[in-house]
Amino acid sequence: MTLFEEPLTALTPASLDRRRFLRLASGAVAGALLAACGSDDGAGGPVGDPVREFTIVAENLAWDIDTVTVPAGVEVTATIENRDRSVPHNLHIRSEGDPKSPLEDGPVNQTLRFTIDEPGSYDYLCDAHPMMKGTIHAV
Ligand SMILES: [Cu+2]
Repeated sequence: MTLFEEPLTALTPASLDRRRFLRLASGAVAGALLAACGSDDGAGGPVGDPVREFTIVAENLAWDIDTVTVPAGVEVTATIENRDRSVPHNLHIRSEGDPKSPLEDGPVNQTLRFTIDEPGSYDYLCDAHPMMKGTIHAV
């Protein structure tokens, strides 16, 4: 008799509700993921809310962030914080006009103002250390 008890309990209304809830929950998660991907062009990571200013830190030959989202057609101010003593870094955005800050030994703070008119994904890097790179999404 105990053999049949388990399938029966598995079909109680409570467990059916739970299953329906889980199905709804996973649907909501899928919907959120779709929404997140909706504004992404497929290159690089997920696109966040666009910011008009951001700070990027260079430390131990690495950037602290590898993705930034900015509004297209709007001037953006980047603060570059080079924390590497006696090591030159700069921020070079491979977009129209080739905006970049000068290579400067740390520790130093720089400001780079740039505008990306054409929405899309653009690489950025440090000219002295090309492995220090990331993606700017203009949306
Ligand atoms: Cu560098």
